[in-house]
Amino acid sequence: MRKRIPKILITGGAGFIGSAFVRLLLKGQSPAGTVPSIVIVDKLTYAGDLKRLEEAEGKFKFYKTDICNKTSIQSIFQKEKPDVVLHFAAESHVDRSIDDATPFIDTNIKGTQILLDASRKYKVSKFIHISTDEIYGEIPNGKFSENSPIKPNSPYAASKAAADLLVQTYIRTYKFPAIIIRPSNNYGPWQYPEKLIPLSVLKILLGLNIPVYGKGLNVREWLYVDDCVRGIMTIMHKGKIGQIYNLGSTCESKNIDTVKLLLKTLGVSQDRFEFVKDRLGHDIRYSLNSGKITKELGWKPNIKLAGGLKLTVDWSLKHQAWLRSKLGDINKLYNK
Ligand code: NAD
Ligand code: TDX
Repeated sequence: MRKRIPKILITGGAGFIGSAFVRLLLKGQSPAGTVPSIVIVDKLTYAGDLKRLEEAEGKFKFYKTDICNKTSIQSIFQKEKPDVVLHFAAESHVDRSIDDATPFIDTNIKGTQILLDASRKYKVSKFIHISTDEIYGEIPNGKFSENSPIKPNSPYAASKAAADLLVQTYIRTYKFPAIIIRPSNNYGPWQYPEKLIPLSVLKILLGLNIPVYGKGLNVREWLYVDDCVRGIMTIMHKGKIGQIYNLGSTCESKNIDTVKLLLKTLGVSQDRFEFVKDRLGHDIRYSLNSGKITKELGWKPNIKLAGGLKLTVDWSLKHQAWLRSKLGDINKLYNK
């Protein structure tokens, strides 16, 4: 008898990391080797774009749906009966959350609850929740472990912290089969140019300088998106139900150093940046101890920051039209 192909439902699959996950999954790059049947649920907000999935066209089923719409979500689960849910969908940009927290509270908290309830009702066997390192808050020295206290500092981080805690309560209360993943800052192809690295590339393409908040001393741990996706796949196949996994690269860099490395990679002058007004409540440093996934599941990142920026710049130069197509929205966001 032929084995049934597992069905995986991916929320936010038209976003930056979710689409990278779909592309690599379809290339057979999952540790399981088999390609599951894929259902994507995405509202296609400003951040969602099906262009990211053009190479995968015809290989997934797509629902343009808001995860906050309980009736639609329940009927999709009833129809599709997914085995695994991978929850990427979120409002993901800190600066937007400082302007207006409302969609963050709706999508990141209420939307997560609606998915958790549908997953319980239709008995999914695994729910992978994509959280973030930002829920821990900032750490001037040392590293966050999975047991560090949660102390978010932006409305985005608070909404993600609430979602992460909600998943933890479902694990405890209902023995719900979830796993939580907390990745560090991702970068790479198809990232929306509101985030530091693609915004910087776009600015240079436009002949403008890169805006560096404050004095550029804030540190981020940069994880190339394909490494992140491989980490998520590893956890999806080998991770233990009920566990939390940090997912970082160890590639820490001050923003000013990241920007200068990017300028070098782009082959333009080192002075093509300017210091601008700092972000409100700007976290000084994120840093993860990712020893648990490495020791227990054998994952480690392959790509260092210089190599990842080279890959990102090469991709960006070939996809300038896509980056430039987001310019109107970016101007609305930053030129208020
Ligand atoms: P993104 O903003 O690029 O994509 C988010 C996707 O979710 C988009 O396709 C959007 O249309 C969809 N979406 C938003 N609201 C929705 C709703 N109400 N219903 C259905 N779909 C909706 O985000 P990303 O950078 O790909 O991040 C994916 C996940 O990873 C998020 O949960 C984010 O918090 C987390 N994360 C991101 C990073 C990073 O550096 N990008 C780091 C750590 C964790
Ligand atoms: O124009 C800019 N200038 C600048 O100096 C922008 C957009 C950002 N920055 C700084 C702020 C941060 O210190 O660069 C750093 C990175 O900023 P973002 O790209 O906005 O990412 P960050 O705020 O660190 O959050 C990211 O990582 C964790 C993602 O956006 C989140 O979704 C993820 O959870």
